[in-house]
Parts: sequence; C-alpha cells; structure tokens
Amino acid sequence: MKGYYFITGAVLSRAGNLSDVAAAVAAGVRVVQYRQKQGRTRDLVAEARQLRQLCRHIRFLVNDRVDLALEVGADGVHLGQEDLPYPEARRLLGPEKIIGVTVHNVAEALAAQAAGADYLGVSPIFSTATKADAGAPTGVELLAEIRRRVSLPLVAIGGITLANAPAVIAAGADVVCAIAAVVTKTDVKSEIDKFQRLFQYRDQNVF
Ligand code: TZP
Ligand code: MG
Repeated sequence: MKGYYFITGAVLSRAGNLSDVAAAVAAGVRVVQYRQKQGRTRDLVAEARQLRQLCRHIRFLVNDRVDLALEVGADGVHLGQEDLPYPEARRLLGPEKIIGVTVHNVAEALAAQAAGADYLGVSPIFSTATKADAGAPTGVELLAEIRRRVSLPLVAIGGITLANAPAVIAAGADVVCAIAAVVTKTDVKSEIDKFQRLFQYRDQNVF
C-alpha cells in the first residue's frame, strides 16, 4: 500500500473522531486506526463500533486493544513495544488479522519482522507533542536504514507535516500518518487530500 493512513486523535480534534473518520473515508483513505487512550472501555467499544461501520469498506485497525478489535470485528491491531507481544496477539486474533508493530530501531524492526508482523510503524520520525512517551526522534535516516534491511511495508509516524512528508516518502516510507497536521484543521478531508497527492502512485491494496 502507498498513501496516507488515518489515526484518530480525539484530544486534538476539532470535530471529533466520527467526523474525522468520515472525512478520511471521503478522502479515499484505505486504512483507519482507532487510537483512544482515555475514556471508559464501554464508551470506547461503542465508538469503535460506529467507526467500524463507517470503515466497512476499508481496513479498520485498533490501537493497543486486542479486546476491542475482536469485539467490533476490526481488521487488526497496532501494537507498541510495551503492548501485548506479537505472539500473544496473534494467538488471540488468529492468522488472518493484520498486526502492525511500532519499532524505534533496526533491532526491533528485525525482531518484529521475524515474529511475523504485517507492517512496521517507524516512530517517531520527528519530535511530536501528540504522544508524550514517543521517545527520541529517529529522523529519516533510521527509516532509510530499516527500508534497506526489512521488506515489510513501513508506516512512518511522528511529527509529519505536509512540508516534511516528501522527505519521509523519499526515505522509503510506504505510508505516512499525521495526526496533528490533519485533525487540528478546519477541513480535514482537504488536508488528507493534500497528503494523498504526495504519493505519485497510490496503491489501493492494503497490507
Ligand atoms: N506514535 C508515535 S508518534 C505518534 C504516535 C501515535 C503521534 C503522531 O502524531 P503527530 O501529531 O502526527 O505527530
Ligand atoms: Mg500502544
């Protein structure tokens, strides 16, 4: 897949998750990730169910929460290094679901690939205020190094804007994510359109 992948960001969002995800779908995004760190699980499951419905024709992933993903029939999950480890998540989700894993260095990238991850999130490329514990920026150099060493699709995230995204794509990202650069804007669809246009050949296939 090549293109922009949308991640919800309710804390920063002007219009809220439902409106933002509807805009992402209207913009032709092929993957949406529900990332919601706060709130009661029962509210999260209700919102995730609504988002699953909005994303019924595209990939819908859930951040961190394998339980939510299973309950709402998501297509998969995205896991960080401190979340449920890949083998346990795979056991719960079965062989078909998508599992993406965040990596911060080459060793983690090689380990995630060996474990069986479907794609890697490389983060944070640049400094970001959106995720307090994102760690030190990797820069595009690490992305390029991981690109040389790993064949999986690479999803770049962290501090990405329309201005720096071309360098991220040039370094080997198949997919870019940007939360603040999109959900803080009045016209979310139009911002996503601009990210999508950075990809010369947008592949409609997902992971
Ligand atoms: N994972 C690593 S950095 C990050 C996440 C979820 C936040 C990205 O948000 P932004 O606003 O695009 O920097
Ligand atoms: Mg996580």
